Amino acid sequence: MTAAARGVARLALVASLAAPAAVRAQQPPGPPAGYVRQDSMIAMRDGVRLHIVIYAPSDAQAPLPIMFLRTPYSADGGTRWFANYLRELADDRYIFVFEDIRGRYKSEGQFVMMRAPRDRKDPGAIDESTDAYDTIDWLVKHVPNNNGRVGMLGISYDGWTTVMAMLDPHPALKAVSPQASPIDMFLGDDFHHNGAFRLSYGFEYAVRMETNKQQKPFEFDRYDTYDWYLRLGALSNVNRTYLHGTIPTWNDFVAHPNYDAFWQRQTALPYLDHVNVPTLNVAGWWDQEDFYGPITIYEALEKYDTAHKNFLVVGPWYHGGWGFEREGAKLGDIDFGVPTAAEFRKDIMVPFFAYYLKDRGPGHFPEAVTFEAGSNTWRHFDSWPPRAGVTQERLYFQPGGGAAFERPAAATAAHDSGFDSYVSDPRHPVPYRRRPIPPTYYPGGSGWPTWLVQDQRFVDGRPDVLTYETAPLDHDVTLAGAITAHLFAATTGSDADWVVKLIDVYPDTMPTGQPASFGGYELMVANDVFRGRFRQSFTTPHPITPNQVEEYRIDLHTQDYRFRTGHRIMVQVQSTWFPIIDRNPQTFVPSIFAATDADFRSARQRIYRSGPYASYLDFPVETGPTTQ
Ligand code: PG9
Repeated sequence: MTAAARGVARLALVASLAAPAAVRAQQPPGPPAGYVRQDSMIAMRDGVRLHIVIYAPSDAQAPLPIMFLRTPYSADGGTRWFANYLRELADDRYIFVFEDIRGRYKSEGQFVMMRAPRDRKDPGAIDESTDAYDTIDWLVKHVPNNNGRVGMLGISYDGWTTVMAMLDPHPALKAVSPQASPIDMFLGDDFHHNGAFRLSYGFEYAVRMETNKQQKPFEFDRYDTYDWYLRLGALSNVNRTYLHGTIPTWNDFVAHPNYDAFWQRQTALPYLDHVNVPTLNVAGWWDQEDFYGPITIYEALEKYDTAHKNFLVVGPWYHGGWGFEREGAKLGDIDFGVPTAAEFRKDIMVPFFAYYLKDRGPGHFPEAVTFEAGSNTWRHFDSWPPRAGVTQERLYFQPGGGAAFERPAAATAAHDSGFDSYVSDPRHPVPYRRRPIPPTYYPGGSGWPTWLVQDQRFVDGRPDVLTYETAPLDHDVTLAGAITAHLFAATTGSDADWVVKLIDVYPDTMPTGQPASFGGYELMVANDVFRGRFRQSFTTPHPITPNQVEEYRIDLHTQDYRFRTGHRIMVQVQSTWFPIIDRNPQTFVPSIFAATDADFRSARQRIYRSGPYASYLDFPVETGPTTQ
């Protein structure tokens, strides 16, 4: 047995030990009592036939609306959603329809990852929008006892197929809820963030989706993928050693290292220039895959929402947590004490669809409902972010690892250089979560869904992570809205990544009544990475001039979070985040996908915090009433 084969055998053993729980969890439950299944193959306008599964209540007294979900993850497996996600909707009685999208499971045709919106000048062109239209047309004409109204919903890829259905909606489509839908795979969702490649997710997801029509994860020969990806070396080794050009999405990553026409064509954002279907947008604050998407979609639609039909809900969830969890009171180790997932489904999702599809209820929906962690309460807003009751504040980096809302005094070279520095070494990248890091799709659980809430103390003391933190707060600080990092930084290299994390540090000694084990916990509240080569343009990368200070503006997205009295606010800065983000060679090369192992070099990074180069985070802090 070779060493690699021994590794596979060891992994298989671990997987089989973990299997019973995993298998149990994966076995879809049957349909809810009283629902009857029927399958069909439906022809699309180009003749390709798609597989649908219909569950209709056998006891319906009156015609019912159709609830439609389009998925690459198996229509047969749709019943798994009845365990939690669709439980309350099923109790409320709908005709449920699950469809395998093109090229997946039992559907014909070719699967294309995030198939770009079609060329509207080509009358024969198809996309996910036309497939949704053609299916809805068939459903309202053929499914017995439907009331002529269709709702669509879904999480992530299924959320994105919902967005696509909105682009030119069938007249029967009366309400949609895109949830955690990606919208731009280069700027902010699964595959890249600000041009930095999401290596472990991009690689593992592409392989899982494109090895065959079902889902087949990559077989790692070891448990700790940090180690695997590090040994892999440069990305040019992926096709050479493992994929051999067989995975189309990987080939697209390689062929399109910049924000070129390929990525620009893929995003549906330009088409979201009107709200023609009432829309309930849903996102999770700790979504490890698609947070940029749902917020960006909401904001795009909001510009045109004169009729007030576009709504936003953000809860304390991992990617899809509101659908996977029965209660949703906990996220990893963090206990919110409120069954947020169940409350969202029962109090928000069910009334939304009932109003638009069944004419039930008053239909007075708040513009935005967010769960504020820290105070652990749901809050209603008449705009998101709130326009009133907030003041824009700047949290500045200070000497000696401090942070404060006051601008730092100018440094005098005798006492203080005005910057902090670290060496970023691509041979020893900072792990993005505690090692070992199992494969993303590991049987029995990989920890992937909750990594964003892992205690950040695991990187404390690393010489390549800078930390700035406030004194314990003497009053609550509530952040409500967009967070931006303004990093004044220089590198001895000619390219660099900048990772910024905003963290809530719990008191060393927890107040009475709260778990003592949380003393000193470091909970990430916001974060992102920026690839320096794209500071002027995502389309055309530019080398960084070594040792030249530049301002990097990094969008840390939006939050509603209360830092409690006695807690500290912390900011961490680092230049590697591995293997969720691929390593930057730190030497400019035209494409990092073509870099060789020799291109990767250590660089000394400087983060400035004085005079004209005072780095800071800015965000709105609540100073008055903001809620409805
Ligand atoms: N985040 C996943 C995904 C969506 C769309 C494209 C690629 C990946 C998902 O959970 O479906």
